[in-house]
This record gives sequence, structure tokens and C-alpha cells, in this order.
Amino acid sequence: MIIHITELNLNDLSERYQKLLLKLDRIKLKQFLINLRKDLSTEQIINNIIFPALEKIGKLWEEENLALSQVYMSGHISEELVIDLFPEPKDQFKDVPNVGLAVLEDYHALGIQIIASFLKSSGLDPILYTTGITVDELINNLIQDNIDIIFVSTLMYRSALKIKTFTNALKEKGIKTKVIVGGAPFRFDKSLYKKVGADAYGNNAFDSIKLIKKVKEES
Ligand code: B12
Repeated sequence: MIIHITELNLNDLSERYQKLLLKLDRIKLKQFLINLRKDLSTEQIINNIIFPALEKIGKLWEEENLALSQVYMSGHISEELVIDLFPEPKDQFKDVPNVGLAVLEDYHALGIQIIASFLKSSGLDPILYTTGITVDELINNLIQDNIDIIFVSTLMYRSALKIKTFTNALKEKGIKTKVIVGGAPFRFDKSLYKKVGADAYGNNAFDSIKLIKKVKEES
């Protein structure tokens, strides 16, 4: 399949990605992304092609035009594909904080997977906790792993509110770990991160390094 990016705009490309996803055609999807990488950055491919395609798939499901199994496979295949979009790290940084990544009481794992790949390709070595981890499990892991900064992703509003329980528990136990949050509920309500007691929020996985610097400066 030959793609002429100059002839097509990003919306058309996103639509093509969406169609291939719904056909579950892993081989064509891989080839499609390999071709895109010749002209687009990883950030452009994720933010302008993959992200809008999945949002559209979510809308189609909401309107009852897709089955949940199709949504599941679209997320799952995208998770596999994004890993290959990131280059191997050039340098391993010294004096970096211990960073943990969690999808808290939620099963939408693609966003945090992108953050994990981005941080690794930037020379960090984050710990990715089990998808759907509970508040108590996360607290125990943070203590055990001596985590300085935890990234928490939630796409469900109910899960976003669980972060309040989590940050309250951190305070009660005197744990100083900085909390950075992200995911759909935080993009819709810019003040939600404060309401749940987080230190910062990000709209985009590619903001992660900036956010780490920001919370480190503030501490
Ligand atoms: C794929 C998908 C699934 C898959 C997930 C599979 C997987 N491997 O991840 C499955 C099938 C499991 C699923 C299940 C459900 N889903 Co769903 N799902 C989606 C869908 C279509 C895409 C999500 C996605 O991967 N997006 C692409 C990624 C890259 O985006 P992202 O995670 O938002 O991450 C970006 C940013 O937000 C940011 N980011 C994310 N986290 C963080 C964290 C930090 C710290 C930072 C800095 C940045 C950051 O970085 C990324 C971009 O660079 C969305 C639609 C949508 N509009 O989001 C619905 C959606 C989220 N799901 C929805 C629903 C309702 C459900 C179910 C309840 C359905 C059901 N009846 O069972 C269950 C709930 C499961 C659970 N308890 O978590 C609703 C949520 C409504 C709401 N807000 O309450 C949505 C919005 C669909 C809709 N339009 O109604 N789902």
C-alpha cells in the first residue's frame, strides 16, 4: 500500500487507520504506520491519527453502531502498534526520579502505554503497574518501589474521582510522592486535577517530561 501524505490530510489518514483497525488487519496497519513514519513524527501519528480514530470508534459505539468487542480489539491492537513507533533511548539519564505509571481502577490502558514508551525512549525507566490497580495496591507499591512521581491515568469519571481517595491516603500516611494525572475527565474539566488533590495534569503523553520537570521544581 503506497501512501502519499502530501495528497491526503491528517483527517483522511486517521479515517484510514480507523477502517483498518475495525477490519482487525494487523499486517496492513503495521505497513500503514511504517509508511506514515517516513513523513510524520511519532507525536503527530499518535495525536493526529491514532487518538482521533479511537475517539471516533468510541462515538460509534455510543451510537450503537459498533460492538464493544470491536472497541476492545481497536484498543488492544493500537496498544501493540504504538510500542514500535518509539525509538530506542540514546542515553540513560542519571539522577532521574523514580517514576511509576498507573491506570487506577480503570481498564483503558493505551494512554499510559504511550507514556511508558515515550519516557523509555527519553532515557527514563518507569515502572508500569498492573492495569486496573486499586488505591490500596498502588499505595503499597509506591512505598515498596520508593516512587518519587506517579502518573495516574483514568478515562472513566468514576475512576478519576478515586484519585481523591488515593491522594488523601498519601497525605494521611505522610507519603511525599508527587501525583500527575491525565485522561479524558481531566481534559474536559481543567480544574478537576486540583479537586482530586493532584499536583499537575497533562493533556497529552508527550507533555510527560515537561510535567516531571515542573513537579520536581515545585518540590
Ligand atoms: C478503547 C476503549 C475501550 C477498551 C480499552 C482497551 C484498551 N486496551 O485500552 C475497552 C473495550 C476495554 C473499554 C471498556 C470500557 N469503556 Co471504553 N473506550 C475506549 C475508547 C474507544 C478509546 C480509548 C483510547 O484508547 N483512546 C486513545 C488513548 C491514546 O487516549 P487516552 O487514553 O485518552 O490518552 C491520551 C490523553 O488522554 C493522555 N493521557 C492519558 N492518560 C494520561 C495520564 C497522564 C498522567 C498524562 C500526562 C496524560 C494522559 O495521553 C494520551 C494522548 O497522548 C474510548 C473513547 C474515547 N473518547 O476515549 C472509550 C470510552 C473511554 N469508554 C467508555 C466506556 C463507557 C467504557 C465501558 C464502561 C463500556 C462497558 N459498558 O463496559 C468499559 C469500562 C472499562 C473500565 N472499567 O475501565 C466511555 C467513557 C465515558 C465516561 N467518561 O465515563 C468512552 C469515552 C466511550 C464513549 N464515547 O462513551 N473501552
